[in-house]
Amino acid sequence: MKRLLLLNGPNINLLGKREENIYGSFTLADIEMELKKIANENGFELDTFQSNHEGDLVDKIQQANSKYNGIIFNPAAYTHTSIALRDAILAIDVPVIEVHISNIHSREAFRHQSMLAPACAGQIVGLGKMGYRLACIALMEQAKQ
Ligand code: DHK
Repeated sequence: MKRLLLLNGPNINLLGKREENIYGSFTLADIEMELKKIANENGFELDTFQSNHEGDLVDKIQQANSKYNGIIFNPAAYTHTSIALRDAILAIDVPVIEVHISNIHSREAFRHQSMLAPACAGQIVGLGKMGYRLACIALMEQAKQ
C-alpha cells in the first residue's frame, strides 16, 4: 500500500483559533480529514503528525525512508530558521512538498526566505487549505509513475 505523511509544525494545532484573518477558520482536524479522504479515494494511506518541537519533526522525517511515498509538510515558523529540518529532508529519498496557508512572500520580510524550499520537490503558498490538497494530489501522481 502506498502511503503519505501529512506533517505540520508549530502552532498549526491552533488553526481555527489563531489569526483567522491570515490562517482562516478551518482547523487542523478539517485538513487531516480532507486529506485522508482524498488519499483513500486514490488507494493511498495517509498518516498525520503535528508537533511544536523541532526535534520531533526531524525524527519523523528521518523515519520516513522506505515508509512513505511522499510528505506534505507545513513547517510553519521553522521554515524560516531550521537548518536541521533542511538537512533531514536532504537525508531522505522521499519527496517533500512544502505548504504554507498564507502567502509568505506578501508578509513580513523574515517570512520571505525558506530554509527548506531548496531541499523540497516543490512549494505551495498562499492558497489556504487548498494548498495541502494540491500537494497531496501532486505526490500521489508522482508515486503512481
Ligand atoms: C505558518 C506559520 O505558522 C508561519 O510561521 C509561517 C505558515 C507561515 C503558513 O502560512 O502556513 O511564516
